[in-house]
Amino acid sequence: MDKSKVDYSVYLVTDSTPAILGTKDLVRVVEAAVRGGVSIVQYRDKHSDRQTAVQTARKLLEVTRRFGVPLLVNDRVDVAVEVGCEGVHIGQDDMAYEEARKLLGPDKIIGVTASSVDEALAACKAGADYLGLGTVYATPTKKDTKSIIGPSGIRSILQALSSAGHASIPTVCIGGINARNATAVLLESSAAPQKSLDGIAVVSALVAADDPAAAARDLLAKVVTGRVPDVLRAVAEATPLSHNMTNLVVQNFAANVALAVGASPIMANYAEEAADLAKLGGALVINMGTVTPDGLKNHIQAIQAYNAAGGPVVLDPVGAGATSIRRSAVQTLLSSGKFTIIKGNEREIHTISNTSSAIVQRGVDSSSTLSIPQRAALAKSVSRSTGGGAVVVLTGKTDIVSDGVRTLRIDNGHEYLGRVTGTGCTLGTTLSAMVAAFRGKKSPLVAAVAGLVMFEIAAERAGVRDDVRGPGTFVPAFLDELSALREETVRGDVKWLAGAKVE
Ligand code: 3NM
Ligand code: MG
Repeated sequence: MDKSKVDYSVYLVTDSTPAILGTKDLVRVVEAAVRGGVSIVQYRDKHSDRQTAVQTARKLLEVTRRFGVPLLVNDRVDVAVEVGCEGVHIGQDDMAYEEARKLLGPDKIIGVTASSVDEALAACKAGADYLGLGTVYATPTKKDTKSIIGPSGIRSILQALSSAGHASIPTVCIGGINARNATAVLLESSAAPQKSLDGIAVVSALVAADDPAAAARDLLAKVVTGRVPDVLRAVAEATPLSHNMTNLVVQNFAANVALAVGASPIMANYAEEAADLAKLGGALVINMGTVTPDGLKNHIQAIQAYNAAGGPVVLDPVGAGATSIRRSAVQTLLSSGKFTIIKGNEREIHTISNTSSAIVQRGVDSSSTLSIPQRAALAKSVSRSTGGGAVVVLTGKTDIVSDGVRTLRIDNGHEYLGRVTGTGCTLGTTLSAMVAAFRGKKSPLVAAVAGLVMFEIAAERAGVRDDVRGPGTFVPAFLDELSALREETVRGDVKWLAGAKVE
């Protein structure tokens, strides 16, 4: 496992004591929680003898490997070495970092707990791969915690890390975090724009839950919501290039949306330019809305140029099911390279899924025939079928975002989005800006949700404006609201996020 690619969004710390685990089986709890959205697991067991700890760690490792998430062991470095898991987490009173590193080697993950600026800076200097910051709130789970520092204490540490040149070290916070306070803790502890938390770590919110899978889904939704401002600020800060190879209908609208969300658009359909553009740190949008044989060749060449440069690619298979030419074009594109995001309506995503064509697409319009759980299953299976783990964004009244393991629903938006041409295409452009700017954070799922939430809340705000009387007046108001959301967020005013409906 490449430790630079770890997603710290929802970090599960286990507890095997009856007070928290109850009579449940720990391995099953962890499996359910990982299925629900946990992105990293720490086996923390202060009481079991060594043999039991090794046995349990082995069973947990079997589960976490199946889902591709890292397993760390708390404190007991020897157990981590014996089972060969991805690393350890050490507290201030545990083995020294240097000693742990000697035993584990350079490739394993070592996380360190820090409760103060000094501890955090020392851990960074020593070489820690991430920090666990706390204790946020007093918690019955760990009664011997030293200092309760709250979100403001976390913010001071984040600020100090950033000032000392450690802005890129991943951080999570711990202590009394649950689905009710997770979004607020992320927002309040953020030392924006310099540094925010990458996720939250919990014990009882998952281990004590009756339904750990549902609890993990809930936490994931709240964490992703709390990270939306980070994504938007990253875009504002980077002004990433959004390289659009898009259709004739939406060039101007897409370029204006790119500007409004904080990206720098270039509408360049000639693939010979792609190798140069791919080096600029932006993302490519492939929109097959007006597909031609020449266009298809250009698309393939550009996808390969961005893949070679490690740049994100968003695929928008407009009208994919409408004609046999488009059905074959989309398969050609899919087999020509890797995609970071595949965005489409139900029919387009259904076409990609290659399953029996129960849905026949007319034109390029969108309409929905599947239930929400069916749509979620479709998005998940298409994400899995892409091998490279593309995030699938299935748009509709309720949007679905899935990375093949974690699947979220977004219930924002306005009916005018469906009455103006090109809104779907400009969403693709928006998503490209988000993944380009947030790529260092290794979470295209978070970036995709952020893009959707911004886009759809801007539409809601535009849709209710007095000066908006229909789809015509909606378009300029929508551009204004996108731009206003960006400005508010950069200023630190994120009240608008209270309207986000992420589940
Ligand atoms: N470490 P819960 S607090 C394991 O402050 C642990 O370092 C802490 O449990 C620290 O999510 C804690 O149930 C327990 O509140 C957190
Ligand atoms: Mg410890």
